[in-house]
Amino acid sequence: MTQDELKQAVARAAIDYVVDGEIIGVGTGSTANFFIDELGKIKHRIKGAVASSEATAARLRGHGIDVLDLNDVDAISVYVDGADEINATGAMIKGGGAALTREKIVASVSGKFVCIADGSKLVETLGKFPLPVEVVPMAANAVSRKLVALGGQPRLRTKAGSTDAFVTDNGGYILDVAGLSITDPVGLESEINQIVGVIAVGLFARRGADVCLLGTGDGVKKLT
Ligand code: ABF
Repeated sequence: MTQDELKQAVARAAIDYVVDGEIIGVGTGSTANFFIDELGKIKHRIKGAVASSEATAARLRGHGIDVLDLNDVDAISVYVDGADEINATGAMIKGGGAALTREKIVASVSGKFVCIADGSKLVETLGKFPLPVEVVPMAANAVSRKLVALGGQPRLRTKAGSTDAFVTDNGGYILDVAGLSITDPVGLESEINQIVGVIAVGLFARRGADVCLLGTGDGVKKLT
């Protein structure tokens, strides 16, 4: 199976976690896009969706799914999203799609986090994928120095084909931090969260995935 076929398989499997009549939180990225396309087929079963990015909001609307403002929502039953890396405990690196802050916000108010990914995302130790950290633009260099002190090699994310800084939906910059072997994801998430100028870090460990559906050549595997 191709990587896209594996992503499509887990996206289909995630539909089983949709709670009828409820509001669903929806992530960002290519795997989440496959999920949105599946959600479009059963949109009559949900009350609406809260999006983790403008791109996800647009795709949801394209399927005629009501996109709700999180400030108008009291509870979200399930949050479905991809990941760049996930370990056996459900801790993740996210943010390759530049939506880490809103993903973390929507996940934080959701009852259950269902991660969907192709099997290549499962790792023993997080950190081979550079860790995304969203920062207030004026603090990019100050935060970079702190990340270097933690053993990282931060690099400012630029727009494709340009040397201009990439700007997130929230007006932030992203530092992609290579060179970290993350043996204590919860501790590192807390430590980076406390650096002044950090908006959010793409470590989802304090609140990881409750369920992880992995697409493999032998079918969809569930990590509890
Ligand atoms: C999103 O899923 C991001 O946090 C993460 O970077 C992305 C993974 O992208 P893909 O599903 O395209 O591999 O939630």
